[in-house]
Amino acid sequence: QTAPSWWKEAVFYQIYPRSFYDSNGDGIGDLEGIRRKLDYLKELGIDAIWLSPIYDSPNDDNGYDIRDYYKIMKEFGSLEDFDRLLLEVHNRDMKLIMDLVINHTSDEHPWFQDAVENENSKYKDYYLFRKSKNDNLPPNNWTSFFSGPAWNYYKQQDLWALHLFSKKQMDLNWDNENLRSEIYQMIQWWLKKGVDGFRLDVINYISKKEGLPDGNEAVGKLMGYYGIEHYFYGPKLHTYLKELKREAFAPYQAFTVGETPGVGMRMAQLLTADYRKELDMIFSFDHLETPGHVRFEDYQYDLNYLKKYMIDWMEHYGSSCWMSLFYENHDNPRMISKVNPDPAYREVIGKLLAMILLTLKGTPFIFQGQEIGAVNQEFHRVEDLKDVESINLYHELEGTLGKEAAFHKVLSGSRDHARTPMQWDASKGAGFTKGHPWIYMDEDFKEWNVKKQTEDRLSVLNFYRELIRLRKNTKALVYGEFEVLNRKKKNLFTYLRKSGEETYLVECNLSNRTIKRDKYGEDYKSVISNYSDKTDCLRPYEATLYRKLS
Ligand code: ISL
Ligand code: CA
Repeated sequence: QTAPSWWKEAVFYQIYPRSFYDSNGDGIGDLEGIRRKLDYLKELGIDAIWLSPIYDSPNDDNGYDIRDYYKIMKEFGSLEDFDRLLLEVHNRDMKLIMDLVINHTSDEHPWFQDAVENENSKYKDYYLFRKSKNDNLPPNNWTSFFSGPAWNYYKQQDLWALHLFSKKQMDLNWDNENLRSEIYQMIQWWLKKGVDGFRLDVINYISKKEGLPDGNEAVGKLMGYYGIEHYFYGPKLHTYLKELKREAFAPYQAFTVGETPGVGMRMAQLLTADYRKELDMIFSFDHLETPGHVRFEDYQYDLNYLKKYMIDWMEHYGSSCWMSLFYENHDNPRMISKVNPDPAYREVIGKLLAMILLTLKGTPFIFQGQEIGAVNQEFHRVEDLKDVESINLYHELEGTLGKEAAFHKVLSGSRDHARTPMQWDASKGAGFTKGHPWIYMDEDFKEWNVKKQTEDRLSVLNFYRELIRLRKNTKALVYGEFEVLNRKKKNLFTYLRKSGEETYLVECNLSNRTIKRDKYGEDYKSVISNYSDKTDCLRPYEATLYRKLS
């Protein structure tokens, strides 16, 4: 049986600092803004905060392109602001984890600058510089996640350098020992300040296959990206993760969650089994699209797939591993919109998703805004998109699809949906800023905001609060066994969580159809539901938690 840990019992909350709360009216969220909202998070029941990157950055990818690991982004504040924030988080008995982006740095990082300028730079080998394959062609056929080839050309030394993400995010060469040791020092510097752990950005990409061979054509066509098979689970990944843990995290007992796109369950087990001493948890993304569909596609997500996925992981991930639970982050459209954009169902779906998130076995992560039932924003103009991925994709598609269809496709999966400001109240600027928000926002905040939902006993926000409170006071909901009751019944997701004397039952209608209710004994009493009364049938997206009376 799994050993107890603070991070297994915690409810996490992801903050996208740029869009959380602006304290000085420049339209950009900041550290002082986060500090002022700590009581809000505490009252919601949050135990730990994950901050998306706050380091100095030219913001080609909103902070995921780091220029200086030891400085705070100017717009966000200073190191003093950070220390103060950390202190106040700890004073409230909460934890703080940072985002660690160590697969790549900004091309404006001094290491990269020096490497490009000086032929004999000691930083040359910190990156992946290569000669042309044959005249003027990049060294291999790998493509970037943000459109085009994964290589930039630098004429100073007639060399190409690898970037899996934007043209300003240069991949680091983890096979260089000096680089690794500089990174461990940097991590320790933050740990000495008292941060409680890290979310490791695309950490499964750090080890690249020796020789950087061409990607397989068929794989490239299928995935939409070339070269993936040579780095998504590279030859030295486990070696480097073990070293990272030993050299950087373990001495401080720091918590880690790895962002690991595409690894699947088997590899996830190898990355997170506690006895292997690599990562504490990972984020897997396979549940975010129904199979056969991709993010940049306008379709309705089938919650029956979420059921299937969750049952699979609950039953097979194993007792040495611990799962992260989430549906939203800063890289994905809002889940309610994916499931069913009909506004009539917004509130019930928001609560249904909360129910599943907070009653399964694993550590729940809530992304800012999710707790008030945020949905995708209505963008009307290409110029309103800010995300480098969306903008590049739009330009890539424009030629073949035409402007309108290209915009539509980009909007179906744009990361900007999750990056619009937090909707605090109905005032101009949504209570997020007294100035002009850095990114477009529609009128949704007038009806859907924290202030209004705080005052409404039946709001999505209060549903989250209530469920979080319950979870924290109920061992069965954290460590209890999971047992599925209606494995095969379509649209119905029913399961038990059991620990000692306690038994809880969760019953969810995953569809907008009315379905027959199963009969459980008289001794199952409703604890919380997204419908206020009980009928013979389960109504659209109905979700109820029951407790078995002993
Ligand atoms: O791999 C992908 C497509 O199959 C992408 O989803 C990619 O893995 C994912 O976008 C990685 O995200 C993280 O790293 C990026 C950054 O832009 C994201 O915001 C971050 O979450 C580069 O640092
Ligand atoms: Ca600000």
